[in-house]
Amino acid sequence: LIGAEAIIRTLVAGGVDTCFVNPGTTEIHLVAVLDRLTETRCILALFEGVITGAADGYARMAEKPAWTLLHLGPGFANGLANLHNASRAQIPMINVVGQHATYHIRRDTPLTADIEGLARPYSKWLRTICSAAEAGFDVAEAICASQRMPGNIATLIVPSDVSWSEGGAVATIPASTKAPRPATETVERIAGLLRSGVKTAILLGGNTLYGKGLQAAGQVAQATGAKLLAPYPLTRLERGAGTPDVERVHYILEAAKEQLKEFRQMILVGTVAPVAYFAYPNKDSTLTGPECAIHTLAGVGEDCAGAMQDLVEALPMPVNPQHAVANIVQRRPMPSGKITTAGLADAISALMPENTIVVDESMTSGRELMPSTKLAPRHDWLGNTGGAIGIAMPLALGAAVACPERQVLCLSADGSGMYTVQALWTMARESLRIVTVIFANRVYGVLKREFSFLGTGPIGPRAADMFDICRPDLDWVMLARGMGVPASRVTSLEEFSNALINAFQSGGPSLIEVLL
Ligand SMILES: Cc1ncc(C[n+]2csc(CCOP(=O)(O)OP(=O)(O)O)c2C)c(N)n1
Repeated sequence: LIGAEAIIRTLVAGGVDTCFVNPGTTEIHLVAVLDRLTETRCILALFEGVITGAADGYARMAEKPAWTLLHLGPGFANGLANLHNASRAQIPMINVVGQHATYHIRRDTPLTADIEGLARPYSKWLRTICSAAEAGFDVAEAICASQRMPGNIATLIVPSDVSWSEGGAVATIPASTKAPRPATETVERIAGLLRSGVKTAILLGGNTLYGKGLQAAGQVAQATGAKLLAPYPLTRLERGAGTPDVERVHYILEAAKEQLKEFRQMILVGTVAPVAYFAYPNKDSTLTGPECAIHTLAGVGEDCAGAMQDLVEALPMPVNPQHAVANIVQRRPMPSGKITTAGLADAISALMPENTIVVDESMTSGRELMPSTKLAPRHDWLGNTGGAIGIAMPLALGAAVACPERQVLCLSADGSGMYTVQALWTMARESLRIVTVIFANRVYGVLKREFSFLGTGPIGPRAADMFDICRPDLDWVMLARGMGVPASRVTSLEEFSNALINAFQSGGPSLIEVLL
């Protein structure tokens, strides 16, 4: 086999069969192999930031890696902001980045770049493949590394002569090592703390925010009355009627401090103690109160869902009915009249189908969304984990590829949406079931707010001009239609509800621009 075929066949053998791609000359041999091997689904995107965000969304929902195929240093660098977000999401991902032929690199041609240097900060595992003979083994190792708890980014750099040379073989994927579970003493110590009657919060991370891990967390909360919390940077939270109540830590420093001040102990599971996103002059960025003791049940690399199950066993049951899970769906009533962010949230609560995957980058327009949908039919909520904006549409794209049977609802602010707007084209091309809602407030609202928080005085016209994204106004309907996505603009809550009903019924991609 040539190296390119060994790489792709090994990926397929490891169950990594979905590729988000934007190729160039150095990847043509890989593309030629993909042309023949139909086991891989290849999805073209017209910007690498869409690719890395889509691979993240795919992994969050499929719970296995997708691979990206990227062109040299510049192609890889275009994907870095969403790779940063992915590295914070702790999901598995495999990047395959083309490189010049080994003997060509020293000629320092225009596209030559230090790809390893670019990749290192965001790759838990990184290797340049040296020969076709080693290609399969390197891929097998990358697959293993990506799936080690809690999920990692593995980057393979593939010189084009490795791709085209003979001598490759498909490698067997080594059995992945199981993540360690916390020691029995740790579980018992935490169980003791939970029995103490002190006001307790459990901050959940990783796989304790959905599925079996969340169920176990719910049992612990029901038995002990502990409050379940999720960090503000949210990879994936399962919520809605029938799921344990998990409150997200607020974004705004003062609101988060207020929310957390009642707790005297916080138990961490697969995450770290909450801190503010930014520092502000004369403000402490710790979010928990001074009397709150921090304890860890399981660290980031441990089997968190398993740890939760161990904790359930270590605690006295039965369940206290006072802390029972709310099982009945309670949608908000259909709103009407002038557009407000609360009304939009209520319409979404009233209309979202069961099992929707909500991708949320609604920024300042989304404050009411989580409260309104708290008891909507069961759904998953995906957020921005690394704070680099421009993730919503790529994440939605990847989630829809992973779960074609589910409705995806992509909620994006307009400024954030413009970073990776090319995702719309791929949504149309792949006929994905994604409804994108654009909150068009025509401003970088967060930054205006931050300006006031930082106490720099009133915003002058030159500063305001760096935050206003009107002049000219963006036309999202034209942008979407230009990329093949049906779109409409709404100016009242009735229009929004009708557009949402039609969009959900269409079964394909569509976009609704909401003028705020
Ligand atoms: C990659 C990246 N560039 C810049 C920023 C800084 N930033 C934070 S919020 C924001 C603007 C957000 O505006 P928009 O998405 O329209 O939402 P709004 O605040 O208006 O609700 C910017 C530019 C960032 N977080 N990430």
